[in-house]
Order: sequence, then structure tokens, then C-alpha cells
Amino acid sequence: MGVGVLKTYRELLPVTEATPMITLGEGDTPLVKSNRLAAELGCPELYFKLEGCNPTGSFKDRGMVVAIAKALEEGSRAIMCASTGNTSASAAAFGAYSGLPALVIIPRGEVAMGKLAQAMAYGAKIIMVNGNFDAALELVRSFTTKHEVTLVNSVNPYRLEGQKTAAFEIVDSLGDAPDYLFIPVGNAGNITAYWRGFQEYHQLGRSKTLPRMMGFQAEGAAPIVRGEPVSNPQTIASAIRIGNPASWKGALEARDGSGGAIDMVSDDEILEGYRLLASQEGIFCEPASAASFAGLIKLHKKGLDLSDRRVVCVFTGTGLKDPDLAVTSVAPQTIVVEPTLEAVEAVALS
Ligand code: AN7
Repeated sequence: MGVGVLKTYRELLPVTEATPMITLGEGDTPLVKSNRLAAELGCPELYFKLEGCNPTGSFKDRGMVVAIAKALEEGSRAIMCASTGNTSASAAAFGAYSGLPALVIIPRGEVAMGKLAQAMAYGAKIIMVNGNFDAALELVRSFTTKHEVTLVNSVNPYRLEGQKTAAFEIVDSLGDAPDYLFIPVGNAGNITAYWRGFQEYHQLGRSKTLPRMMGFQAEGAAPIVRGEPVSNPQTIASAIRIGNPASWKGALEARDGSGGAIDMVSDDEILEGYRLLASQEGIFCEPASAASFAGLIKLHKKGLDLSDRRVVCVFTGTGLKDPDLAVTSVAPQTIVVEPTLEAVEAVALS
């Protein structure tokens, strides 16, 4: 009923008597069973975690609510983040909700229109830099060291604390951890947070098993796969256009501690996954999110046996964030007719 992650998981979050229990209704997102694509992948138990159902349309709200609650508790007067778009939308929303001015630094020309529209509507001060996300994050780190402004990127430890609640929800829904968790990787905070969540639940005895963590970067922005920072990251999935992830170490720990993998998918593979999910499952996620599913297809093609495996794909943000891409990347299916029944019949029945 929209009680939010702070109330639902307060025992497992850094909540004190003084923490304001704020919420915009984040968390408690659907875990939907695949209806059609599972069969093609030979995977009878395939689930999709729909993080686009969060209040600002991405998983960022889970961590942002905790970061903002702690900022309020500590008497913060303003917040700042760098962003490929979703973090800025979430920070701007929670800033507006709690009366904290939000400053967002974004790479010029690289943020999807829906995300930019959100930051504007929520009233953030938007600073566009002639540089990429990695440069923007460096600026935010420098600025918040010098000035009394709270940094709310995932290098703020409260962000990952909040984001781990998605792993709790998956275990609460399934009764145990899945065998595999497929997830997109950009700044690598989310894979780090999920792994922490699964481990905490396991230690508490709420799950019997731990999942293999399967992280996917975009081929043109795959520093962890390549083992070195990428100075000019490029991918159609602008959310994960990141060349030097802040939580690099956390991603490696998730991979190695779980017996998983960090791999990459091409833009074509991402777009194929994006289209399949929308047209075959009714799930419209953003391209970065589809990287997790594209990764599953890739490993299936390589022979990964999924026949008695329980698999969860995390879809981190809604497709409505990037409507331009949706319109330009799908074959046109619209037909213009005169407003007569005959004209409609001629088209509809053909
Ligand atoms: C839809 O908003 O980095 O690996 O500045 O928006 O935790 O970074 C967004 C990242 C995946 C990658 N899917 O998560 C930002 C930002 C979507 C995203 C990621 C992002 P991390």
C-alpha cells in the first residue's frame, strides 16, 4: 500500500529514532513471470523484476529515499548528483518532496528526454557539462567536498543500503533466491547492492541459497569486462554510458563471490532484447534495462542450460524514459485513414 522501503525493511536499514520515515511509494515492485519468451530460452522459471514501476520510473528511488532521509536527519540543506538521467530524476523528486534544493550535473546531449523532463518538472537546478558522466561525477565529488551539499550518487553509502531492498523483495516473493540474477551494470552500484541484499538475507536464514550474479555492460562502455576504464564510452543505452564505475570493486566482489560473470552485449543485442520484451511480453523497459535480458539471450545462445534453473532479470527503468528511441527503433506500424468505417475495415481486416 505504498508504505515504502524505509518502513518495510527498517530493521535491515540504517534507520534510527531520528530518521524521518519518508516515502514516495517506492519499492514493492512486481516480479512478473515470463509468459512467452521463457519457452524460447528453455527456461520454465523466468521472472522479470519491474523496477520501472517505482515512482520516478527507475530503481534509483529505493536508494534515494534512504539517502534523502539520512540527509534530512543530518540537517542537510541541499543535495547534488551527477547522472545519466535516472539518478537526477529521483534526486529531483525526493528533493521536491522534502524541500531540499537539488543540483544535478548531467552530460550535455546524453540524457534521454523523459529523464530530463522529470528533473525539470520537479524543479531541480540542471547543470549540463561538456563532458561525460564520469567527468560529471568527478565534479560532484569535488564540489561536495568543498561545499555543504550532500552528495547523493551511489558513492553515498545510504544509496546502496536502500537499493539492496530489491533483493529482499525477490527472495520474499520466490521464497528463496533465484539461481541466476541478470542485471545491467553502469556505475555498478546496483549489482553491488543486490549482492549485499542477497547475502544479508542468506545470513539471516531467509534464503537457503545465493544467486549467481550476472552483470551486463554495453560493449562500447564495458570497463569492467575489459579490465580498464573506457575514456569515451559509447552506447545507445545512455543510462549505462559510463567508463569508470564508482563501484567497480563491488561488482567484482559480486561476480567472484557468487560464481557469476560480468559480460557485455552489443547495441544490436540490446535493441533486440528491448523489442522482444515489448512485443512478446508487454514489458516496455529502457534500453539499459534490456541489457540484462540481452545478456540472458547471449548466454542461452552460447549453451547455458536454463532448463531447471530459476532466473530473474532486473529491468531497472521504464521505456517511457526514452520515447524518441522507441519511436525511431521500431518498424512503423501506424496507418493514416479517413474517418470512415470502410477505411478502417480496409486496413484492420487486411
Ligand atoms: C535504467 O542515473 O548511473 O550499475 O546516473 O539508469 O547501479 O549504475 C543510472 C544507471 C541501469 C546502471 N539501468 O546501474 C544515473 C545512472 C538504468 C540506469 C543503470 C542505470 P548502476
